[in-house]
Amino acid sequence: MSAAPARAPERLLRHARGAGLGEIAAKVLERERLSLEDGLSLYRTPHLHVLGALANHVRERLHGDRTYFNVNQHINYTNLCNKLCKFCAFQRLPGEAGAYLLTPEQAADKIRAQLAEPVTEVHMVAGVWPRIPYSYYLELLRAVKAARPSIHIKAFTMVELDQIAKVAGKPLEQVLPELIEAGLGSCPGGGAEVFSERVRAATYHLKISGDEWLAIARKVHRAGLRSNCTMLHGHIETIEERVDHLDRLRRLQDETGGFQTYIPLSFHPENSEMSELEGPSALDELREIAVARLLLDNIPHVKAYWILLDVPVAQTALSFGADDVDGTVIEEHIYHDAGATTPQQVARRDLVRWIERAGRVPCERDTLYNLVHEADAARPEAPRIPEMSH
Ligand code: V47
Repeated sequence: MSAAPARAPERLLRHARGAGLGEIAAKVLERERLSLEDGLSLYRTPHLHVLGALANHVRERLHGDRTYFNVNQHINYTNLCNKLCKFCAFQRLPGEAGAYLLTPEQAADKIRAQLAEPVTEVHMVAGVWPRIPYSYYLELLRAVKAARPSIHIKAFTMVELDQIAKVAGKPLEQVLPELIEAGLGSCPGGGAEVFSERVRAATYHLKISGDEWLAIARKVHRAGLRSNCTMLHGHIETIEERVDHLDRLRRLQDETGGFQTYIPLSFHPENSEMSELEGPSALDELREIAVARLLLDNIPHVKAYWILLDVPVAQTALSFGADDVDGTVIEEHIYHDAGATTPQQVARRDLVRWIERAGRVPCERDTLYNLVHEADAARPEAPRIPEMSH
């Protein structure tokens, strides 16, 4: 499989006009912001290849052939959770089969077990359990850092941060500097689901609202941390709700500049309370990547998370707007509990090979998109991410 060639603008425009997307294409070529109505048209168009070519144009304008990945490790420190989200197959209540809470030392052991690997990041997300004291989170960060001082800790979704501030008994503005002091380096993008109150009421009513998620992300950015953002798609949400979600992310990004990467999360229904649903098809997933690349004109990166997508879809996504595939992962639970059939980890050389076979240039990055290796293949300089405004 090779990447779609960067089409000359006139040709792209001609194809887009033929597909009824001429006005949108003209805006894309002029770097004009797309409207919410444009977003709906992109979700509705039957011309997926034209949508993909437009998103690919933007992807290549921003990143050329570069495709980012990192050597990372996941630690899901607990599956205890009181949010009871219907889409989740990972959560457990105390006493249920498979319920666990790692001690900080057990988490550190997982870090030490990978010391021979060139891991630069640990991604730590977990369930929300109110009996875990504030001191646990600080000790967890410190233990991981002590086990591998060079590691970047990307941890705690906005939902976990909400809970951490509650058990700390103080405002998040005071908690964040303490977490940073203990080793927190940035935050992952999960927990956003779909900001629609209708969807929240039906599937995850105990979780923080979209407004609360965005307010916490704003505080995170103001504390000087970068974060990612996500949308869980392919369940009961409408395209209007998806466009609204992307618009709200875009508006916060205009304000703070703190989001690095957007990751569409494809719903995996197996073993969840929504297992009667099918989940998105490969074509839905490619459309989601492409629409996001076109609407989120102020977020530098769009990630095709290979664990969720399957490798061939992730490879194709690299010509539909995505410029990042996540990393080696090592021990993924959230999606494998929900039926993901991808491996739980991949060797660095395999990631490099997948990206090359998709016709792209693999670039190993750290969490903040600094290049770790000069070149896995010949490539130009990586673009700088703009400064974040507080
Ligand atoms: O918030 C849970 C989602 C998220 C299912 O920032 C599900 O780089 C699909 O935060 N089917 C957690 N999705 C994962 C997360 C993440 C993952 C990869 C990269 C990054 C990053 C962040 O997983 C949850 C929820 O939205 N999720 N269950 C499911 N059955």
